[in-house]
Amino acid sequence: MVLIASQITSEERDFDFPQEVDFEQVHRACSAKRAFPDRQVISMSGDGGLSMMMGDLLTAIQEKIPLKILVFNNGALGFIELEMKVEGLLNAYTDLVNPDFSRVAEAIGFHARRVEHAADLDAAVRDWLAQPGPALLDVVTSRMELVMPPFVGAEQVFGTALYSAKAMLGGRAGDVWDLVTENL
Ligand SMILES: Cc1ncc(C[n+]2csc(CCOP(=O)(O)OP(=O)(O)O)c2C)c(N)n1
Ligand SMILES: [Mg+2]
Repeated sequence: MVLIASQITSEERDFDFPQEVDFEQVHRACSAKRAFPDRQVISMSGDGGLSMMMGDLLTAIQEKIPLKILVFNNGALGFIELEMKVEGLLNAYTDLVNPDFSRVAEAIGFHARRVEHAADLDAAVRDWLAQPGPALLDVVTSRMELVMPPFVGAEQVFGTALYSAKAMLGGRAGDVWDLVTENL
C-alpha cells in the first residue's frame, strides 16, 4: 500500500473515495475513472471480494476503462477468519480455491501480472501503474498477516487465546505458530 502510494504524485493522490469491504471496489473505481478520466484510479480488493464481483472486470474492458486493479491474494476470507478467531472459534469454510487471477484477467483483456515474491513487487507495481490501459496485479500475500482493527479489547484477546488453545489441541499447532511468527 505504501509502495503504491509512493508511485502516485501528491496531486493525483486522493483517498476520499469510499473504501469498503462490501466488494464494490471495482465498479466504484470504474465510476470514479469515468468521472475523473485524467486521474489515476486504483481499485484494491481482497481475493474473496474480487471473486464475488468478477463480472466487473468484463465491464472495465467493455467500457474501455483504464483502471488499475490490485488483488491482495491471501487464499482466504481473511477478515471472516479473524472474526472467528477473536470469538474463540476455529476458523472453517474460509479457504478460497482461487484461479490465477492474472491469467483470468489476461483472458478478459487486461494487462496482468502475478507477484509471488516480495523482491519482485517494486518493479511489478511500477510496471502495473505505468500501463496506459486496464491493468491488474495479483499479489500473493501471507494468510496469517493480521488485519488490526482500530480497537482491540480484552474480549478479543481472550477469544484469540481460546482459539489458539483449541487449535493446539485440535492438531493445528502450525496455524498458531504461523499466526505468531507472521505478526510479531
Ligand atoms: C456483500 C458482502 N458480503 C459479505 C461480507 C462480509 N465480509 C466482510 S470481509 C469478508 C471477507 C473478505 O475476504 P477478502 O476479500 O479475501 O479479503 P481479506 O479479508 O482476505 O483481506 C466478508 C465475506 C460483506 N462485507 N459484504
Ligand atoms: Mg482474502
